[in-house]
Amino acid sequence: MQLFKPVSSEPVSGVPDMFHLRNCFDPQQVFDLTQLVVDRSPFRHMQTPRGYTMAAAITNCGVVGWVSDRRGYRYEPIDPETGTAWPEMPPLLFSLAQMAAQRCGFDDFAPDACLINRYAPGKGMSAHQDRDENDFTQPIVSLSLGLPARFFVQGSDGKGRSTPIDLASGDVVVWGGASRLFYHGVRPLKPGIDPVTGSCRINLTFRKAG
Ligand code: MD6
Ligand code: FE
Repeated sequence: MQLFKPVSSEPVSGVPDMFHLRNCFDPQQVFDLTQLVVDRSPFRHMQTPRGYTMAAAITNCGVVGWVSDRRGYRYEPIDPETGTAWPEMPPLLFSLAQMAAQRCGFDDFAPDACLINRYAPGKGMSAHQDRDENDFTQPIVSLSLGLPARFFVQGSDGKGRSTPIDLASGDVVVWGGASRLFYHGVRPLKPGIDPVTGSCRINLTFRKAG
């Protein structure tokens, strides 16, 4: 199965070391692989350390998965909902993430975690940094599935102008280096129906956590 379509990577203007790869995988194939994960570790709404419920529903695959609860944010080898290990990262998804990273100059990216977010219309994600990983020299590879979304990136302090990036189903963002710790988020989703996901957007972010 040829999952990664060879595409050119487009540097995101104004954001160093961030690349947008358009239309570089088949959404149906990635959705089917995601569904195998969700069958074993279902989507759930996690609590933030301050006691709010996160707008996006979350699950994970890989050696470790990202979790949030009253104790904080961290990576855990066990899914707290099922009490067993997170589902294995599908090898095809590992390869897809690795090839996308390579295409952008990050050789030998070996993700051990994949965080899967699902957004309903009206839901988004407020500005945050991804800083729970151990090695910030490693990039994050982000796959978008389903309804389109406006992603935004701000500077290292979360202030100032934000750069919008419109993400469609099948798009990948590769992000590392100088902007690895920049604040970013997702604007509330517009309603719609996608032929693969229905009325939602799914985002998969591959990370080297450990
Ligand atoms: C999303 N993504 O696109 C949320 N973080 O739904 C993220 O928060 C994200 O796409 C780090 C790197 C890439 C991302
Ligand atoms: Fe993030």
